[in-house]
Amino acid sequence: KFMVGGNKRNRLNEIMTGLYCITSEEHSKGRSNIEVVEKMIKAGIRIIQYREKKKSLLEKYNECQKIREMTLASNVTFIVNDNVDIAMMVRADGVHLGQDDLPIERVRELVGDEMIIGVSTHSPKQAEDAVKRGADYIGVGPLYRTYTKENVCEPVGLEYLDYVIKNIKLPYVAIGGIKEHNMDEVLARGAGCISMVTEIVGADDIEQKIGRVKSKFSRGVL
Ligand code: TZP
Ligand code: MG
Repeated sequence: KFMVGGNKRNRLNEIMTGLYCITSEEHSKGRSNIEVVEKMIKAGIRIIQYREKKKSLLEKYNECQKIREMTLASNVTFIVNDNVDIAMMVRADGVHLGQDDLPIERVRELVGDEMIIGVSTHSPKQAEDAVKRGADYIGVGPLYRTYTKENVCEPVGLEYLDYVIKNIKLPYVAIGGIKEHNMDEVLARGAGCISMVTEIVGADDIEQKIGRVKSKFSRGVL
């Protein structure tokens, strides 16, 4: 098994530093999710989330199956957004839930203790709630205005990131409107793990972009 019980927390702490990559084919400038994932892996990314809002379950399942093979071969942690069924069927390392997805504790019953459950949060209350209900890590954002999400949520403000860093003991990933040009501000707040969607998948040269972003994290951690 790739991820084993008691080691899950340690391994997650280690993986969730640096850049957390997320797919989005509609922002990938004509490249497929598979092509983009290939480039992310080449660039040395250690965690990839499959996020795809426009395709059928079958299409998503097929892509996830392929990405599972690619990530296993390169020891990259693989998280599936929204679809608990697909995550289980392809034996992903984890599943990522939003506030409107299935209840965390019910998903836990289904997937077991070894699978990672990540939860998007937008407020201290949601963060505390995710912790109580058994999330393994949380998403924190959107920190800045983002046009990647359909039902655009107002930026939550950097104060929410401060709150999480100070009060929440789980790994977290800062997200939403973060770019190469404003990531210094997020790093300066103390964030150890950042996700950028359009900035990465929409880059002309994805590997080069990841390389530059990587160099901005202290000691080149990625
Ligand atoms: N969750 C909160 S903001 C967001 C998600 C999935 C989208 C972030 O996309 P971008 O392009 O990095 O602003
Ligand atoms: Mg969701």
